[in-house]
Amino acid sequence: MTTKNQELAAWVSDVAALTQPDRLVWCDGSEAEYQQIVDLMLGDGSLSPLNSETHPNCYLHLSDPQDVARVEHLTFICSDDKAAVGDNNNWMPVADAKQKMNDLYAGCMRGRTMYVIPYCMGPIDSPYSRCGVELTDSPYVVINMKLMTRMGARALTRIEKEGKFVKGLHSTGELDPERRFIMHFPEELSIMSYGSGYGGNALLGKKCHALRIASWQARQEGWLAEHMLILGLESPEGETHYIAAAFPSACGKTNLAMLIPPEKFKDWKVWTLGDDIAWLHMDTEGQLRAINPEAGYFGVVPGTNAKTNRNAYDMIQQDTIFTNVGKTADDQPWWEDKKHGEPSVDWKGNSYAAANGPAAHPNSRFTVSATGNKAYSSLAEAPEGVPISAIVFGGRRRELAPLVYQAKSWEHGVLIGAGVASETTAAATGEVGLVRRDPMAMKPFCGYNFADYWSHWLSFAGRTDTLPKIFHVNWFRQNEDGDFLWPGFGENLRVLQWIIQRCKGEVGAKETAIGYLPNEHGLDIADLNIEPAVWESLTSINDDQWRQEMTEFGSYLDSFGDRLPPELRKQHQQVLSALAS
Ligand code: SAT
Ligand code: MN
Repeated sequence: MTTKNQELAAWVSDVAALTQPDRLVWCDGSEAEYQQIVDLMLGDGSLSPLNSETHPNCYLHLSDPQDVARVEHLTFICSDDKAAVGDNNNWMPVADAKQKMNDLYAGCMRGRTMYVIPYCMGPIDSPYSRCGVELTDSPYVVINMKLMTRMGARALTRIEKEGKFVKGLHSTGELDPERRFIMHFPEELSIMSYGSGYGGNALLGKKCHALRIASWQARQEGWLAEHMLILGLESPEGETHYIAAAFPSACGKTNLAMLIPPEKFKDWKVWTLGDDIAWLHMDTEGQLRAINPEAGYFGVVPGTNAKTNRNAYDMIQQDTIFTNVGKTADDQPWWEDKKHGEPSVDWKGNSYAAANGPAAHPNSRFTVSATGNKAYSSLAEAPEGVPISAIVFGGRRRELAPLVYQAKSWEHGVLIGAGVASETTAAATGEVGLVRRDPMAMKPFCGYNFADYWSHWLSFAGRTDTLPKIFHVNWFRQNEDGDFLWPGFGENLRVLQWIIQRCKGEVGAKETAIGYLPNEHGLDIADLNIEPAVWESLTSINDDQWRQEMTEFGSYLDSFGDRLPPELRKQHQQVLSALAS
């Protein structure tokens, strides 16, 4: 196979001349091709088979132990306009970055195969979708891209028709953490990644294209590329409302997107559209609509069990690639909190010993096609996307943030999104459990200056009067002993219900300085046996703590200087003075 698109053909041959692969393979995206690459990897040991009776078509990949997460300190946005990139990103001038990468790429694919992966982010026939081509020397990347995107011949046809595509070059290099970089060139829609085989660093359609490059493009074109799940909440009467929700990595987006309602609400249904990324466009009627650019899930494995996420647990019994989990003696995948079986081998391939740490790496992942999810929405492939009623922001906060509150306006909602802070998780290298600012859960993913990003968010207010309502949730409040105050998981349905009732104007709320909070009996929780004092602390605010939070947040906003939109400053002042009075 080759291509009619001159630009693509020339780029592929230039990259081949630089990297010197032994072979070149154009991926067609077929099942046969997938199986062929799986067999090749089984042959060289980079995949191992799992128990084919309990887990048909499931495989295990163990990565280099030093290559298990995103590397934010090695991830750069490259432009000659440093201010446009912003202090929220690592920056490098274009020429310096290219020089550095081209030196690393020189001859790096000798002895290897270079795969050409045309892919489409979003349904093939959606006007909101965008295409890219990834060149990689990693067969692991090819099989993951097959599950995570619409890749191969269909995507190439669209690229040849449209002419425009994102160019992503990836090599696993030597997996040396000292020779590892993830570079983005938003002005020329290109990505260069070297030295890592890990998901977010190597599957370039995902965070690199669908968030960092797309967020830059979205600002120019008037849409939003966000780190959000998309779900549909269907009432017993058959009315469905769609919610897009932003949480940092490893804070439960996949679980929320696949939520199974508790027994008491068994006539309600949650449908999954996406679990990680949403592209939001305004249609001609002024309605914000969402598509999920991805076609699969790259989810955190540990903690997944029949209680926490039955849909995911069932989904990953077949047709799944596991990365960095342990194994039982009979070759079933095993991870902490699986609640089934015993580990025999850990994620480093050593025989399991509790003293050596967990059997599965805390950021171990499953990769699986979205079609394996029993709750996959019938509208997930709709080219026009789904209308969004509510946007939800959340983080992992032991203290401070109540269970749920609603913004007073779109502009106030942008402030709430900008104020998201969360404890760090194993999804990125670095210390876990530190609270850091993570506006809109986009700190690692916004491809340009946050100040301009907030201006862009604010600009939507002038374009329509039917914008979604904005909310903030926190499932992670704890008491002094470290016990969670809210049961979470399926019970989060009660919060989603309240959110939709608020959107429809069906339930009252109490106004506070930070937004609207549920009334005493606003949420249906009678059967949950939550102590009244606990419920009170979940649904109220501590003014002193909030004054401190808003003061710290104010200094953070100040760090963006003159670029900070005045409207955001005004919103911040309003909350602060409401807290003072
Ligand atoms: O590793 S990924 O970036 O793909 C997943 C995540 O951290 O959200
Ligand atoms: Mn994510």
